[in-house]
Amino acid sequence: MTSDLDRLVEQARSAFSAAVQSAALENEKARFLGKSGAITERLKALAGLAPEQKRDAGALINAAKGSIERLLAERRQALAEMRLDQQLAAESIDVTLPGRARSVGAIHPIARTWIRIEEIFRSIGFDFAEGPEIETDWYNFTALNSPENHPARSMQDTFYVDAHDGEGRPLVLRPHTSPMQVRYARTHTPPIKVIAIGRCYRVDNDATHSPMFHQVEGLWLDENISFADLKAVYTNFLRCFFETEELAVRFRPSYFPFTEPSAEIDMMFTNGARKGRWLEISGSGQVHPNVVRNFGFDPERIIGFAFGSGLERLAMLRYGVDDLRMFFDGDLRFLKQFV
Ligand code: 2NL
Repeated sequence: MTSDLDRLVEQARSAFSAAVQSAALENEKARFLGKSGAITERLKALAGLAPEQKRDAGALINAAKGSIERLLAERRQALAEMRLDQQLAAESIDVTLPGRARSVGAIHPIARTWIRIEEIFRSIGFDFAEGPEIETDWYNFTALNSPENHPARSMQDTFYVDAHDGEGRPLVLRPHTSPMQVRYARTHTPPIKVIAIGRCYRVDNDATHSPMFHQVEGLWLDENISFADLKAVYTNFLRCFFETEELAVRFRPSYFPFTEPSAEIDMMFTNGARKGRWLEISGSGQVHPNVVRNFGFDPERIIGFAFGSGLERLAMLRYGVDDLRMFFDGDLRFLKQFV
């Protein structure tokens, strides 16, 4: 009996040691201590014995049972420690490894230019307009005094959207920011001092034109605003933008449907490395009486100026970039220079 129980305990010891997964260990436990396990079967067999024998044999079986339970508890503990060791090894961090470099982002040069222009004009009291990039024919052309047959209205110059407004007129991707100013003027009353900066679209693609570009337009309307105000505001803007007082500005007669008279604005650096060459920088003019009327004001009373400049052109001059497409190629070797 004793040696039979000793053998059983030894069998349990080697079976438990052989189990390397806890599921396997619990299966082995059932073989010895389960409902029809070896120990349980022996305890059931006691029923047929005399009381005297039953007590002695029962004590021996219970002692063996206790031994097997201890072996089981030890093995469970050992397996738990093994699992923890494996986990610690697998999830360990080598604190001596060099760190992974994280690259520093930067504001895109076009966005930087936009922010810079906004700061300058806000500092002299201009508000900023916002508006849709998909526009109606009326806000984009008609309100701005553009004749029905003007080339800007052609499919060659303007992107048309495959959708129409309430009057059956085709919608366009705005080719200038002027419709933002029309919307602003029609919902405000003079004095109006507003700048509109935004994405514009034209059928154009070369070193100085991109199908998507940004315009900066200004509008100042009141009862007594003249070309002298335009010249002062724009010259002051350029001197702030380029951070130099040594900058000259001139007006050249020109034509736009929405202004009369109209002028090109040229600028020239009068000192430093870039001095001595007139650079075209903006269109401008006295807002046309028809446009003032379309804003909802009386052109006999309300007068003012508008100008329109290419934001990329300003950015190219400020940063010395000679191909506008660089701004939109997404080449990090170019963009990293602005970090
Ligand atoms: C150009 C020409 C210009 C304007 C834009 C304007 C806007 C309104 C009314 C009147 Cl709402 N005028 N804008 C005026 C003159 C010229 O830009 O070719 N710029 C690059």
